[in-house]
Amino acid sequence: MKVYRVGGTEVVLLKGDITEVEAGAIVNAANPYLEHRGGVAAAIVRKGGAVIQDESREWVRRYGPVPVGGVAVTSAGRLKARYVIHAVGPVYGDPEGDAKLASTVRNCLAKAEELGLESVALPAISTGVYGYPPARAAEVFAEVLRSYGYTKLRRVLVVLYTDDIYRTFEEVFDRVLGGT
Ligand code: AR6
Repeated sequence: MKVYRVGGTEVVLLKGDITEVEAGAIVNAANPYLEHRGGVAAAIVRKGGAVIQDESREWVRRYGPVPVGGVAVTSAGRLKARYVIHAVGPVYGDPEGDAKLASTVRNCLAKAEELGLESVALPAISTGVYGYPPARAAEVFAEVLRSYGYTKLRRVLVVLYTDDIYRTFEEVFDRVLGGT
């Protein structure tokens, strides 16, 4: 675990499973149709319960697919969080990928603020099935987390599942957030 400070907000790097994390909301790395079949999405539904998939389908039925960079919110079933924020990152190779990933991360923070939460936990969106190189994703995450105008959020956890990705994020975060 490693803690960085951005004004009055803590940015925490954590190695582990995001479905175990206690936070106002956990973020899911979703696809636009909110069909949670693989990666962290499947783990969230497995642990939180079918209510998360059901509410996700209801969201898409009502509002349509979530655009890349966008978010949707459901309850969190049996998880320790109150909400799941479903965030759609870009697939690696998209020429606008970095800007879209930045927008995804910003929209997660904005949604958590809008929900009045003091804490939110994010996985390394786009670095699994969507193929983003972890170092590139870490740069985007670090820059957004450094420059965001936090209001209520006191704690942003970035939860990395593998040792490799944890180490990569730590290197980049030390450089970008180390002095803040
Ligand atoms: N806790 C934290 N991180 C995890 C966990 C976990 N339990 N499990 C995996 N990761 P991915 P994407 C990490 O593929 O690339 C799904 O099928 C994983 O090591 O979940 O945005 C969706 O339905 C990786 O670093 O998300 C979409 O179709 C990171 O989470 C698509 O994949 C993200 O990997 C989204 O792809």
